[in-house]
Amino acid sequence: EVHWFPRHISELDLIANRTLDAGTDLQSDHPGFNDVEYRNRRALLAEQAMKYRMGMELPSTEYSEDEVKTWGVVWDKMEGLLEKYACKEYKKSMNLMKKHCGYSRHQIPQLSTISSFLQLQTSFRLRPVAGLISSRDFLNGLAFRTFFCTQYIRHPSMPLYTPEPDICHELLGHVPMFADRDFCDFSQEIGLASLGASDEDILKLARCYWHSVEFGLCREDGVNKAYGAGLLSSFGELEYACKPRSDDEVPSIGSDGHPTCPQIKPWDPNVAAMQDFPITTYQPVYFLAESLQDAKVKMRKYCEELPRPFFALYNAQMESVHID
Ligand code: H2B
Ligand code: FE
Repeated sequence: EVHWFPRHISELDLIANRTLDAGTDLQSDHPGFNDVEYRNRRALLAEQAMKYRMGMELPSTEYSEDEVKTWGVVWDKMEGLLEKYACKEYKKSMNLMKKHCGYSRHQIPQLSTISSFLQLQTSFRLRPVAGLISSRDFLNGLAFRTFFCTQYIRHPSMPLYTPEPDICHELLGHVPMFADRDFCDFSQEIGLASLGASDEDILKLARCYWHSVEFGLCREDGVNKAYGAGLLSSFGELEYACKPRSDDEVPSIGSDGHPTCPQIKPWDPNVAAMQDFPITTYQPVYFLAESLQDAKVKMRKYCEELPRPFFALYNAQMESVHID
């Protein structure tokens, strides 16, 4: 019995609103839990995202002075680090985003501007989402070159911390990478493999996604650079993951109780698919690809070997998936 899956991009309407937590049910340890104004703002943006249907104009939002200030704090903290540790594809795209999408420390760009630009560049697009959705639904979106994107921002009391994806993570971490073709093809590869996959294979693909799209490293002139969005949008972890070290340095527990350095394994989807991960601490293990191209080729091979009674082919013109 094959699990239901969307066959046409418009059928993402059927899965986009299946949020796990309505996008507004904050946990008691969330920095905004007791902030009524913040929670109202979250509710408004969640409602707006829920109203979206395929073909509509993407909802825009006017960010408050405080929200832009939070964005600016993150921007200023990340800028120098990204110059040092982001992969070349990211830096190239970031320059394009500054030029064409109004990226700067002074304003939070709108989803519609970014999505139109990405569509011209790589035919990837953004789609608003109210909050976290299941791995299956999220990965299914990637099959249609669609990235489910949150619009709210983290709580101003902790500008360098967020327990969930927010606009800073999406726009500074993910979006520039979606202006790179190899990276888009890589992401879609995982998405196509997720269509109608068994629960067991969804779990494997979600781990591959985590260890690449969220926390992947790639080699560049003998140096480790970041292409994963979790790193590219995290002040502390980017340096922790990428800082140069001698080959014989082995992880040990430092005086602050955290490992002194992570373990770095060569990118291999067979291994990544079995590698569990924490979501609230730095990663103990990162996967290092030779290049984005290398990451893609290995991912494709892995997906081809997953057991499924059919072949999923994407027809770009029809924006639909064909079953063979
Ligand atoms: N939902 C949303 N809205 N954004 C994400 O980045 C996200 C998600 N990531 N659901 C998914 C889960 C990811 O952690 C993998 C595929 O499980
Ligand atoms: Fe993310």
